[in-house]
Amino acid sequence: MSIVADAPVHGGPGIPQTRRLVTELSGPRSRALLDRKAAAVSAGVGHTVPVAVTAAGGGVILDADGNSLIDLGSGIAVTTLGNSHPAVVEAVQAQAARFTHTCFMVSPYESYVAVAESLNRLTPGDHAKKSALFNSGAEAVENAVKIARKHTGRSAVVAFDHAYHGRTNLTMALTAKSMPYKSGFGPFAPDIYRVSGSYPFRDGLTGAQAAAQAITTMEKQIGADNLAAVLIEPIQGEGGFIVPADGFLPLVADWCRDHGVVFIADEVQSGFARTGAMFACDLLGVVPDLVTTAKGIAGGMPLAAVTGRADIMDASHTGGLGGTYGGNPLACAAALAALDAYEHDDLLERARHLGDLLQTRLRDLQAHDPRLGDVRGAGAMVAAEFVDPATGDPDPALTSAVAKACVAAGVVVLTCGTYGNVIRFLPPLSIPDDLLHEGLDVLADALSRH
Ligand code: PLZ
Repeated sequence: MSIVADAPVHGGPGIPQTRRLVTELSGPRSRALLDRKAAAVSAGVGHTVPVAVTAAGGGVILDADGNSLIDLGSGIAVTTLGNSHPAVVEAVQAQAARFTHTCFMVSPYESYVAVAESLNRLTPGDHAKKSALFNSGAEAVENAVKIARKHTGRSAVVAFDHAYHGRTNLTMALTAKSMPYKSGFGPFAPDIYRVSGSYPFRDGLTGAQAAAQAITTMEKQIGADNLAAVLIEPIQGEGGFIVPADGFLPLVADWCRDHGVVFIADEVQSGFARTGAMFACDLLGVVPDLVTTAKGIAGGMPLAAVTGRADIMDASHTGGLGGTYGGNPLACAAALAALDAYEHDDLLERARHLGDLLQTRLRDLQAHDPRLGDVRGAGAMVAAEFVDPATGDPDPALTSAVAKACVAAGVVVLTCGTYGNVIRFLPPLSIPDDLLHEGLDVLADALSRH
């Protein structure tokens, strides 16, 4: 029996844009699903919001009990355009009726090539570029490393403190945080080196100082001659929405260029209008050799890409890159619709507007509450870091209590950060302003009660 039998059939922007709780969270239907989940789904797969989703769109998520929640997470930065964006739905439906799969490596089709052409044009830099498509962010990162190693003939890879790059074996090695991502899952891939990045709120370093520190570590502990790639999230996501100090990224990228090291920007979370620019690299003044993308690329369909300098992207022998589903036709159709919307619907401006709203409200709270140690971000990728005001130490207990209170009141917020003391805001760009304000009212109220 399905618990969604009498639930609304359509998501998308037509859903009433209100927060409405008609049961406690979880309501009885959601609880029934979560009981089935506990019995049928691996305990390793967690969830943050204890509901059974039936539809979503604009700035809300509906559950099986008739509750309507404000969405400030976008499914972890995926539904930037809003859930079930009409153009994405139409493109997927039309493609599903034509063909669902051939395997691009067996018999190619136009939409894959068109997505590659768009990515080559939209990603930072006006040099000649090529792309390859995959299914997930982790898979894109794995392939970027493969390509960089093949191109350079070197094997070492640098990743940074607080980095998150995925859950596959290589990307676990590249990810910094042990719990929950790595603990007990080793051994990990070799020849990965961790280097300090730039975390202005905690390290107090200028961009130049942080870059000098990273470069010294790379030169002394690895040696440029051994280094295939430096991999970095231009704005770190899971690690705490850390925006590096000015100049850090360009200096590291320059050093890479001078030493034949491939500079890979992981824009899986920060890409596609999220930061108020098409890519965070555009904002931070850096042109990467390779860029990995996923999440927002296809309006919720699973798709990922590596895009970069044509000579580097062509380093692999034919047949060296691929995968059964990479660049699946439904995902490519969705991506073409999504990329068109990013380019033509003033979404960069919308992300900046929502970012201003978020930062203004959060700074207002910060002015009266010293536990809000730092408010930071770019565009609609904003975070608040919670600390013990006496010591500056991270306060994960407060963070988790406030986030849980928000969810219980019908506002989906996500936490992040190495120390678990950051609440991040990733609203869909389709959220109405008043709903975002209401979500922040709920946060302010939760904070005042903890
Ligand atoms: N690189 C920068 O943010 C995914 C993961 C959440 P996949 N981030 C959300 C979780 O707990 O699994 C991410 C990212 C950056 C790579 C990835 C990996 O992308 O599509 O999840 O594989």
